Amino acid sequence: MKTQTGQTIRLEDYHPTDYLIDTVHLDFQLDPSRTRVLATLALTPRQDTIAGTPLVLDGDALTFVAATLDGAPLADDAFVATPDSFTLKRPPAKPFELTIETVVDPTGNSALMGLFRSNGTYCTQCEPEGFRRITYFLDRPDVLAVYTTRLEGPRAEVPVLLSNGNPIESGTVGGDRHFVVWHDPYPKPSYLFAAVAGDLAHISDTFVTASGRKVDLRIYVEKGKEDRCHWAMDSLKRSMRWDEVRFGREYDLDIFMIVAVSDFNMGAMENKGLNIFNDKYILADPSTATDTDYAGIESVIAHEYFHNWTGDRITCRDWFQLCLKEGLTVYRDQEFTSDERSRPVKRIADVRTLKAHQFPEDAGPLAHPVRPETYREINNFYTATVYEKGAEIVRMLATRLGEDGFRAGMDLYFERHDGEAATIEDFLACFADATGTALDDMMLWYRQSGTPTVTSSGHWDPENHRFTLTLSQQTPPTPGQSEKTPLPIPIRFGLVGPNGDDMEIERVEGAEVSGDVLLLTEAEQTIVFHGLGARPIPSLLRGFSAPVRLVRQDGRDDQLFLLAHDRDPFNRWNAAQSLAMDHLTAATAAVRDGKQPQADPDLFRALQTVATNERLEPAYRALALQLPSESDIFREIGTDVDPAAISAARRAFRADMGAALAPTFRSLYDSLADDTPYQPDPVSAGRRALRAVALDYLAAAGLDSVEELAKHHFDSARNMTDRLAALSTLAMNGMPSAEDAFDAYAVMFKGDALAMDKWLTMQAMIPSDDTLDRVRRLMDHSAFSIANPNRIRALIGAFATGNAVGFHRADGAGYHFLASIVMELDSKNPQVAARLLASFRSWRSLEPGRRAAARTELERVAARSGLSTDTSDIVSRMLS
Ligand code: B3K
Ligand code: ZN
Repeated sequence: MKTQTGQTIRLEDYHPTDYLIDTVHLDFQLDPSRTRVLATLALTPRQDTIAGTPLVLDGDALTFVAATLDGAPLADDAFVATPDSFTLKRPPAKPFELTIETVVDPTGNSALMGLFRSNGTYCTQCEPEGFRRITYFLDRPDVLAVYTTRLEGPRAEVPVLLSNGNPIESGTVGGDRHFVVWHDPYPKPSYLFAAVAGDLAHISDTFVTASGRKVDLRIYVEKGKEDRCHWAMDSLKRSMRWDEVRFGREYDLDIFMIVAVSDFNMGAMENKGLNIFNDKYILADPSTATDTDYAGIESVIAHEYFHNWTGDRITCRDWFQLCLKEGLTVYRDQEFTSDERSRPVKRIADVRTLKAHQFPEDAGPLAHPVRPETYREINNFYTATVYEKGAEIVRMLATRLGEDGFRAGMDLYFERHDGEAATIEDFLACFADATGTALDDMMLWYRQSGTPTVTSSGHWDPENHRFTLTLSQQTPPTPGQSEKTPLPIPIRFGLVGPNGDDMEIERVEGAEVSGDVLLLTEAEQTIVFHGLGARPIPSLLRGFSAPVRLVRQDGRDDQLFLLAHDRDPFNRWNAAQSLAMDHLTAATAAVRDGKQPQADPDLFRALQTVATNERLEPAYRALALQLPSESDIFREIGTDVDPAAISAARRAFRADMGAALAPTFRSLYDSLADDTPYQPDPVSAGRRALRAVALDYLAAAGLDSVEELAKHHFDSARNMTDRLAALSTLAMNGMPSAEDAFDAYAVMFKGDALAMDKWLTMQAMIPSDDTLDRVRRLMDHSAFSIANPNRIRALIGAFATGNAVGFHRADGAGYHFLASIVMELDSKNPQVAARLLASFRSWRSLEPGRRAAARTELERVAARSGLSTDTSDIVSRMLS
């Protein structure tokens, strides 16, 4: 493994390779610890390559065996082979064929990059730089080649042999070995290569494309798990249809395969024609998967499938352009979910995710532009900024151009760049060219990091019937960017009149307005709305039309009015959130001063109105009742933060609200009871969610009978959603029967790794100083394994990111624990280690005592010798 060698790579240094690779033939002789890989590369020097320029191929931890050039063995002085590179010193000045044989150890590959084994199944993960752990290559996304892959192994151990494209040949070798040859006609970069071999079961189905081609669909899993794949298959077919209808994109091979494995560093991977998934995003049945799991599976299946066009057919020129495929594909999967489910509910959920993960990243030492300009370890840039803020930029484009303009730009993008490795500039040019709109200013969103704050204030002039809105924007300094330029910020808006309807506006001065979107482009703008009959209340940033922090200078009454009347459901939800946030920040300050936080009866009443409004969908009502999270409050306070005070203030608010609205919650709980068989559809999921929220508020209030009610909810649950909701209510509210419920759960789901992950997570999140000891004990439980990323995320990841009280223990023990785990894990799986370490990303915002404790731990990690590039990159940015 590479250790601390990571050089800084710069976008400005990009230049194409001297050689092209036209075709690749790979031959795998599978063996648990000595798999032989014979790679035959057809190379061509570019026209402007100086004759004899050395060819330097990337490698990582490879064992070199032999090489030939145009069929003849290479002389010893003609090349240099090390574990991390292969150099052909004087390549021919014409097309040539290079064959290289390497040996790799899939069983010993604990980093889960390259070729590794998961429960005995051979599989690969190549993005971003894993292919070089299989064979020497120009392992970068702008080298597109046609791949033919032959896999050979013992039929009894690996009856299933899969790779990208279509199968073209298969047969027997000797008595007990067999092989399959796959050919992928679409040129692709090495990061999209995949191979799988194992004793797997599968389910199959077919899909007929819009143009009438029949596609064979298969989902491969470990034997015995086939019955849990049907939701994934259903999601796949709906995704395929949606991409045809919404974006005119058809699938392009005869077969589309998904393989689920249980050891995987991420959610899933979009390898051409052969997606490989973390089994968490495939396997579902009502007794082991929650509504959230079902929704997650649907959206990850869609995301990976949509990559077939945005990522595979059009890929990235270099890794700086990662957001070209990720931001765009996240936007596409968000739109899919909005169309399949509820648009307002999906938007609120996405904004919550953005604010919970991206905003803190943008406000701390790891902040980086959506398109970074330097990196040491690209694996550390698969971030909320690249993915989620990247999707927001695409959404802003769609907002500015309207549905037709956006679609025209996308059509041109597919037409112009199909089969190419493109850049963000190429992408934006398609929208500009297709619609005749100047969009150069959008580039700034890709280049500038940090979350802009937009401040608004209004002035009503009754004599002249006009309303003046002053908007200003300011982006705080971020690492490497002390000066900021004003951004183009699309603000969807309405002026809400006294009767709650949007008012007619005669004329607007001071900003470019198109429909209901105004574009803020300057540091400060004064916008005048003429011809209004009464003082309006502005509803700004409807649908969260830009990823900014909006600070309104109007009062609480206006927010209460918008909560009751705004026709934009997002802003009604947002009004509730900001009212609650004002209260929660004040209450946190009170707790720190040793005072009792005050209840807020007006807000309770307003929320009660939402909770009981039968015209609103239950899923929306459930979201409206959820308070800003602890991490939202953390971010809002921003400096000298005491996470324990936040947690106490939030708990007190929930207890007060639960008590004040107990009859409402009780009647919601009773009326939403449902004894029909479980269906994962969004409507029934919404009802379950609202019922669970009601139960949880009753529990927060500490009412006598509630523990019995929660216990009964747990015992009588007929699906995982209800069971886990009850377990959470018991555990998070400190009810004594939680322990019995945990024990009963462990008996029920023993041996089911994904169900046991939920058990680990729930315990890791109990808000108590004692949880750290519990987590330590759980690391010895048979349900945990430090070798499996899902188990690590379930227990340790949940503790570090989902337990403000436990992780931020005042004595620093939570930080010490996490740093120790990171150091232990770093030599085995650096990607997962680095990701865990990023839980410290907001450490500079902590109050002085905890800040010092966090610094001590970060410095302890930094001082460790032999750190991976992944971890050393994170820790050094964190401390700089
Ligand atoms: N493209 C992959 C992510 C690969 C992450 C490598 N560290 C999954 C996705 O975004 O669809
Ligand atoms: Zn993706």
